[in-house]
Amino acid sequence: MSELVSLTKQDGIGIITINNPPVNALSPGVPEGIAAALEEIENDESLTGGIIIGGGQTFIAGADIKEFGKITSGENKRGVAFLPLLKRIEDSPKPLVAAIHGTAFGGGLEVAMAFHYRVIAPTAQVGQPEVNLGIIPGAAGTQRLPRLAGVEKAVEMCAFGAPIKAGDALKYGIVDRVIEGDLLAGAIAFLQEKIASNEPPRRTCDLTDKLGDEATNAPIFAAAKKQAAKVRRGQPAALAAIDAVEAATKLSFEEGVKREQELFLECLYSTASKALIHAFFGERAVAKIPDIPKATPVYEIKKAAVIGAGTMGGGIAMNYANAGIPVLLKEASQELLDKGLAVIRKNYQNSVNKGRFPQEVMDKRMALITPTLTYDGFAEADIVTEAVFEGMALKKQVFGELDKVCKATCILASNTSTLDIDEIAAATTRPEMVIGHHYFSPANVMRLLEIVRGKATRKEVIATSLAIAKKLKKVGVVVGNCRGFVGNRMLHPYGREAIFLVEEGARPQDVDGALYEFGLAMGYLSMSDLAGIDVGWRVRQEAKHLEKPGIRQPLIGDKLYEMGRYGQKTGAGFYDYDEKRNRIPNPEIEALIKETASEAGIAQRDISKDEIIERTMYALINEGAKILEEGIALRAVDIDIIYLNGYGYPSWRGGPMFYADTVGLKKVYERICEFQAQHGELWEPAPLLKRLAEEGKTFADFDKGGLTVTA
Ligand code: T1G
Repeated sequence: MSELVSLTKQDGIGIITINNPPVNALSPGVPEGIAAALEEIENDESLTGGIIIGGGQTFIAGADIKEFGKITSGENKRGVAFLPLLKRIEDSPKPLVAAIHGTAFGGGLEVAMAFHYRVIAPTAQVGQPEVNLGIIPGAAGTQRLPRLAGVEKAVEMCAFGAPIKAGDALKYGIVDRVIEGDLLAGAIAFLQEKIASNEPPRRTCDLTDKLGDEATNAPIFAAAKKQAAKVRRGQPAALAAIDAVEAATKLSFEEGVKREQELFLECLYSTASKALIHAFFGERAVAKIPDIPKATPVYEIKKAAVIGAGTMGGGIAMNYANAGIPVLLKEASQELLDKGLAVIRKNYQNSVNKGRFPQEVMDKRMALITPTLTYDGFAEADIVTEAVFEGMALKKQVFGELDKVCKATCILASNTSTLDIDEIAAATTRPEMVIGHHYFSPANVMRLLEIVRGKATRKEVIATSLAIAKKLKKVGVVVGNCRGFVGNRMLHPYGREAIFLVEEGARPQDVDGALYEFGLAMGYLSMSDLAGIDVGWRVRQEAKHLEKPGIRQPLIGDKLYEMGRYGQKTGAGFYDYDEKRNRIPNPEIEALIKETASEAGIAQRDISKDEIIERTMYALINEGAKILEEGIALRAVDIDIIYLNGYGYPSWRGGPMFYADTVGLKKVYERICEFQAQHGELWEPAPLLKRLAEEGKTFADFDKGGLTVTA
């Protein structure tokens, strides 16, 4: 065996233990170790059966995703190397049991299903989440799962990727017994029962009674394809998974495995899969901050407080309650406090009504939120998050008050979306305890948390912010302090271009349509209507002093504001809205845009979808390159993770910077130079982008340290 896989013998049973922390991935050496252990079990006459179990926190959590990059960047096109091993396991003459704890995901579940039987710990989960990586099970998972769990469950698990709990795994036949207490002892007892029964080992590939027939299966596949088109828009893997399961119902096991391999390879080599794998590792990479080692001490967060019970404050309070942390929620008036609590209650009730969790969970969470009009109790808070109106004066006043009432080790966080965190920190005597926690609306739903480090912010405060982000099930990304930080700073030129395009002749629905087709959850103009034209107007007023004379500014937003068309909240903005908030293009607004444009001497022309995507996406990319150069974002992947988790950017495109790499930075740079020639200095190419393009490098090279930014 290898140190990755060990074989011990107990009561005539061979016990294979995987030791490949942290998740027992099937990295090179692990399949080989399993094969060697199996060989020994088969050849040792004193052994009458075998068990496989994971060492540490989990069973096998899947193939080693890091290997896929090596496959797709290599010469020979190949699939999953350990596929033949699974046939070896299944054909073993001695009964074999997989003992599952933690997560048996992907290749982990596929290995377990090749074993003759499976037992599971009550808290364990099983799943085929490959579709989240833009691929499908590549080791006969789509062939064995329907044989154990039936076609409908197999399609659901393979095409939509959600794991299922131990109880359901038993109910659907994926496992044979839930073991309370000592898993290994339970697995040995189970195996000994099988040995005593003298029944031949049960090969999963031989099970066909759950494969249904054409009449029962056709509607299952049709419904799944419809669902995939909706929830996995632009991602071929979900449809490929459905096709692979369908092959299991129509072909022999061997033929079905071959069909699965073809579909798996198509997906593995797709840009969508590379993008999703980039996002998977990116979400973990962003927690690694060069000057803040993993061992940095963190403050314990046992009590929280939020100032402001508006949309953001209420959502932030819910995050803490959802994580089981008691939270004070302070407002300036009883009326506003009641209103805020009513929204929280409605949000929770919606979840209960949708069956997301039972009433008692809602009651428990509501009980963790303590409304207040005073600072009583703030002295015990370990973290306070300010979420008041986006005005510097009020924020400084609140931080001045917090400085007086909170204990010295209390973290003071601001939910500001654009304002200077250093200026806010200066309103306290403890700037080292001040940090930005920028949530994204709705704060209890969007996963992104921009963690804005101030000049004085202590490392322990940043480390605690990363830890609390994980506890609140957020993706925390540490960013530097500048106007708009990363996400909103990039949103500015992106939105500017969207509106310029509308003023140059594209209709709002053309711009939004192209962006939706590109994969965004919502086009910029629809998003402005949702967020509020008045919000955009206020942000522009706050930044008026930054506008350079003679530089073109978007015009139509102010026009709509003056007309009282604030967007969905007034039933009209760029679009009109019906009572169900469905968007209705308004020809009068289109005429108003043309009129406004001609008054400003802006020539009208037909604008292609390609130009819409290039002008909006390259504006994002160019600003992102400037942000990288200034060190406001640590890595290009940090920017991608921000856009994937805070702005509805399509995950299967990997984020704006990954997308730029797929287009090619030379092409992006040259196109930006053309835009600069046409539209002036707003399109000044970022020096870093120029440099990377000229050197034939990528943003991925930049992240690998392939190019250090010289000041
Ligand atoms: N391969 C390589 N590294 C992995 C990995 C994997 N499958 N899973 C996790 N890691 C790394 C991760 O990058 C991080 O690294 C560390 O382990 C801890 O992960 C053939 C083709 C299992 C629920 O998709 O869902 O099998 O940052 O922070 O929160 O058909 O990891 O420490 O350097 O996420 O406790 C299918 C992916 C693969 C499961 C644990 N399997 N992993 O969550 O820890 S494709 C998956 C997860 C496949 C077969 C197909 C989670 C977890 P670092 P973590 P966690």
